[in-house]
Amino acid sequence: MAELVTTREYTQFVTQPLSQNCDDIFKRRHHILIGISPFNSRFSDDYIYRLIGWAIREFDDVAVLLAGKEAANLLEALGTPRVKAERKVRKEVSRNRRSAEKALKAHGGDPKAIYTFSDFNDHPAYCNMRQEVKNAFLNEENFRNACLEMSHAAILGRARGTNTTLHTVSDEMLKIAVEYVIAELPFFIGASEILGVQETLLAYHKPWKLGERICLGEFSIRMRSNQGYLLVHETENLI
Ligand code: 3CX
Repeated sequence: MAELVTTREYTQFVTQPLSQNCDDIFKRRHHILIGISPFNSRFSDDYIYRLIGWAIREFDDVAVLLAGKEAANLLEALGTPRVKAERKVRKEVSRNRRSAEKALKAHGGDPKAIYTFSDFNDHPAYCNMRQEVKNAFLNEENFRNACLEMSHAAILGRARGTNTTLHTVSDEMLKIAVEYVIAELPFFIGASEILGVQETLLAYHKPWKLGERICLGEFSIRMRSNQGYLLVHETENLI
């Protein structure tokens, strides 16, 4: 019988910790929190399968973070009526959840370790950090501008992901969408405390510019010492 010769295509992930502390957390490989954005074509079933597979091979423990209901603000900023925006977000986040569940099961991870930021609306650690972020947003102009820049990036990303043509991003749009940024920031600065784990890294495929500035000490906001950020980037190799 003839042998089927195939080119084995395999992918690997290249990582870049945000700071020395993030690198130290990474070296211990205790826990990783994988961020999955809604309305982002990168997060196909296949990509999530590979990313979670990689994470489970590398780390003792893997959890997944999906967007909360505030993601509707991004769609709302782009002109979708509120109720419709909420419905679209629920649908998309459920889709992300199903992909993550499938991948966690397939690789022997814990399919229950999937969270959205809305799950923690009544959680004291989350509420405290969200309040801390909100206060800095209201009182520190440079931090406010940095959050609005992140809001701008999130609007552009969502416009791409939803095939919306965007001419200008108004101040009003930034104000609506920044609620999303504020809702997710606690996971960037202190997810370990929110999840009740010793330490963790939030993993995402894009550089976190605001985080670089937080690490440089430009704002009153600090990353907790047991919280890291890890840029993960997939490379494709043909062998
Ligand atoms: O503006 O989309 O909003 O690049 C959990 C799910 C991990 C949401 C973070 C990413 C940055 N949001 C940011 C996700 S971006």
